[in-house]
Amino acid sequence: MTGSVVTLRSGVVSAHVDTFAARGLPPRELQPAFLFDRPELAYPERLNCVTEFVDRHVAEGRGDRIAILAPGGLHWTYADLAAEINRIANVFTGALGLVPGNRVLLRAPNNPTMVAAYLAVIKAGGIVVATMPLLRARELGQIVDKAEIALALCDDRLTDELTKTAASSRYLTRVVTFAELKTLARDASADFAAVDTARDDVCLFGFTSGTTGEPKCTMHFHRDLLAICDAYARNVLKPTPDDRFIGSPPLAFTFGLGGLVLFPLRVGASTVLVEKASPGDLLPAIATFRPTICFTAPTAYRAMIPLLGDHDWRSLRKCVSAGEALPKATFDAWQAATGLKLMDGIGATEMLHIFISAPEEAIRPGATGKPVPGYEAKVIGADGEDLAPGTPGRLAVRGPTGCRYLDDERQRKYVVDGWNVTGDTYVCDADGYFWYQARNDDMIVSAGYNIAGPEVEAALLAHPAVAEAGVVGQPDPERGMIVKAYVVPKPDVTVTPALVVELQAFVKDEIAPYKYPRDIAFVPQLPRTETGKLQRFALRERAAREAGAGPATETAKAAE
Ligand code: 3UK
Repeated sequence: MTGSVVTLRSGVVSAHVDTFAARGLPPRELQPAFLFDRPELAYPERLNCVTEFVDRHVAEGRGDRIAILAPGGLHWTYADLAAEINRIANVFTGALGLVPGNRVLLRAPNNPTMVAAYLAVIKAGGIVVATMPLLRARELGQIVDKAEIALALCDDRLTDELTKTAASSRYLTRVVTFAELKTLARDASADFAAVDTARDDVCLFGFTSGTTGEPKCTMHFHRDLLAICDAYARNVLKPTPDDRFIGSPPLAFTFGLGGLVLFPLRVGASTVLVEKASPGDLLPAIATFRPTICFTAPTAYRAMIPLLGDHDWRSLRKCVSAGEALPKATFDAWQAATGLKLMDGIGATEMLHIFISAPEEAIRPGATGKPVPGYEAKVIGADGEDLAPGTPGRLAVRGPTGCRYLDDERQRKYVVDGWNVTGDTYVCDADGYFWYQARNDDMIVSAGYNIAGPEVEAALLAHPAVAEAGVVGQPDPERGMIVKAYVVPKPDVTVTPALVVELQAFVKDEIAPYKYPRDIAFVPQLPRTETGKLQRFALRERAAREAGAGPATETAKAAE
């Protein structure tokens, strides 16, 4: 830590006293290009985004409007939220000794205290590092070490793993529970002047939800948190102050941060925070709280469809799907059941939020959409050359947000010539719509054909017997790989060898016949991450084990 004044690359003076983040930024030549030509993205040099998200509403007379609701009857107005944030910010800068630029780890399910603490860190000039509730001591330790975090706030129910981390960490010296925080905050002042940060001071570290390898830490500025609201939300989602948001993604996943905190607060709307948000929990919460906008993953929408009849979901007017591809069959089934068009959007932790999507009237079912206003996207070949419409290649994007890994060689891979290369294979059609194919490394090469697992999954999902499908390559002596499908049947379906044949024929009818799954195994569930993504590596490992083992064992068992 240094006490000197730091001038940022933009020429603006940083408010950070602890300059760790600025020192970890990628060198200029490895940074993506940032586009700010739209007038709504012209932020002032000095900017603390919490002033915009919360205090502005109070100052402009909207302090009595509801900001946050939660089970148990809790509801905070914007004035309540502002006071809560200020008390916690005073505890940070007082008793807990936080100085601008320090990182603070947060560990909690989605609840109001988590949000108040989150915004208090930022208002006090700190850097938030939110973590997924399911992480274990070892994973928390990787984050603490990488981000050099001394202070953590933890929901009392989740202290076990974090205490273990602290015991063996050379950085983490203080773990404050929410109960302790409440006690400390009781006597704190409800006034706190936002630290006068620069618009390009870092305020958030987002660890990628990647499931293998060393975690990557993305860095985001105050202006970035506003930019996702003023690009994606304003132009595509178009929420109003009367909207009420709900959803499942953890706030540590930037999909959840945007959808459940930043987008509602930006327009003075309300958010419903539920700690348990599995499909079976989300529907009752929707019936109780009557939200208008829902954020969750494709698999959760699929799981909710058969349950819709048991709950009153009719308050919903917009539903956003992200995290992995939204198959057309899921779009169609949701529309048939609710009359609503699922709004697909691809986002990434590196980009902070969604950068390709479409407003309802412009949706093409099966396509992700077009670049969000403010962003540009293209499909490039192996050498970075632009590819013609219709040709699959690597997706490259740029806009007001972009990738800045903390002190990481992998920056070179994600940012090429100023473009963010997300690792996804896409096709752009003649009308400028982007169609997802697969993650670059998830293409299955079988007998010389390139086959995208998600396309086969989408075909299987269109069959009435299929609840979920995961498709990977299985090593094969003749073809190199064969297409192997893991299928979760719908509850009332009897699994028979005839069903395998039927599904194979069905896929051959839906897509090019060479893509059909030569082997199908029925499984009770698919391995997924806390962010709703299929863990393909786990399925690939399983397929490799099962290679050459004859007909899939569970198929035989299930058919008995
Ligand atoms: C994949 C999708 C197809 C894609 C995220 C919305 O998922 C988010 O961030 P992550 O860092 O993962 C990024 C990767 O996930 N993906 C996400 N959305 C889609 N693939 N269609 C989609 N609609 O491989 C991407 O590169 O976990 C999503 C908002 C914020 C986020 N962080």
